[in-house]
Amino acid sequence: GHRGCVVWFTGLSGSGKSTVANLVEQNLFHAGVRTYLLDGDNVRHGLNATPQMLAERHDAEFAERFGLGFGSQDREENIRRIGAVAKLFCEAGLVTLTAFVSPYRRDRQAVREMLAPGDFVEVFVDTPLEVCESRDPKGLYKKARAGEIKNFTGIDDPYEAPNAAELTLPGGEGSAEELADLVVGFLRKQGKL
Ligand code: GGZ
Repeated sequence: GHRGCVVWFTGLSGSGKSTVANLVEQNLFHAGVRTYLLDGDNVRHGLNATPQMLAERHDAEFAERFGLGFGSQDREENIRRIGAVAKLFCEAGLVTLTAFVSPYRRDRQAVREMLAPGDFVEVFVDTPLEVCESRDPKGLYKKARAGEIKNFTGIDDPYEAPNAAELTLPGGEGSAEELADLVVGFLRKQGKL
């Protein structure tokens, strides 16, 4: 069918969400399926700027009012907006991939309820914290352990694993390509492509 859907990746920083989502997108492109990928680069750095980013162009009060950081309310609003944008792309008929930590079950559930039944495919990238921390591609875990970053998911902020994700990927095992193949295979089997 040509109906859109939202493939919602959730998992810790460094779990591989973006890498796998990018590979899924490449794979679907070659299969002629139209996709759109929402991730930190186009949302956190674009639509939902951080207070620090806004502070460069505005006063501190403006930046605090309109920027989104990593407190629980900021994350809630980040995920709500991403859900709303994903819904638009989904309604435009695209297989919409999102790659955000989205650590709170309630916030992911709210996105699920925003969408038509069956349009939300939750993919839990289940990579152990030890593995994510050993990868530490941006050195953020190191900073979080040192107390230089507060409210870091998995360190001093919770990650609420899904209870009933449509698909759980064994993030610590196998290559990113293998994990991407699992996602594409699942989407095919479910008639989403
Ligand atoms: C978690 C943080 C934090 C804190 C900055 N907690 O590996 P990354 O760098 O690229 O992924 C993380 C990203 C999380 O942004 P999201 O929009 O996905 O988060 S949420 O869904 O919770 O709103 C990490 C970086 O930003 N980062 N500070 N405190 N991740």
